[in-house]
Amino acid sequence: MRNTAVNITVLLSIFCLNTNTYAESKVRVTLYKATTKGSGVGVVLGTLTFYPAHGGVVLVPNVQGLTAGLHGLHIHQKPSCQFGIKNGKRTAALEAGGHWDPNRTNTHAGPYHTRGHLGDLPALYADAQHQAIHPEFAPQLKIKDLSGHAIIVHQGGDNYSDYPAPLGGGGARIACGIISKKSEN
Ligand SMILES: [Cu+2]
Repeated sequence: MRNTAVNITVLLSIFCLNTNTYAESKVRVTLYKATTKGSGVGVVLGTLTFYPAHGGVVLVPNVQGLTAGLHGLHIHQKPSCQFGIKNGKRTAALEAGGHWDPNRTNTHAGPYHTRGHLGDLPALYADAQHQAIHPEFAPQLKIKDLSGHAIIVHQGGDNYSDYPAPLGGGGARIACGIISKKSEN
């Protein structure tokens, strides 16, 4: 009887340890419409949740209100969604800076090449109902890399190259979220 109780305690503590570890390693980011007013963000469009996975991270989007088709998706340098002034015009989410590039490659090569921006993620696919829910895999990232940056959704796709247009040919910054140190769970 005593042994059973001890065993249950051991099992429970192992279980709790595992769930705690799991909760701490998951990172959920709230995604907002990027605007050129006030704090630079408008309505909530959904969430992006990053999970640790074998050889990288899995990103599970739950985002509504996007135009159907592909949207460039990147981790940008700074944890800000504030608009800025570019060529004399207010530009949404400009204060997030450029694509996160800790190795200073100055190269947009997408998520599958090692010699490029580390922040380049697989493009987000929005279906005919304007929602993006299809999970994607980022093989070069670790959960610990994510915090202290912004994540940006662009208008239009991403060809994972600087040609024929720089930065994958991505358009305006249409949505933004800040990846904070603490997961929102
Ligand atoms: Cu971007």
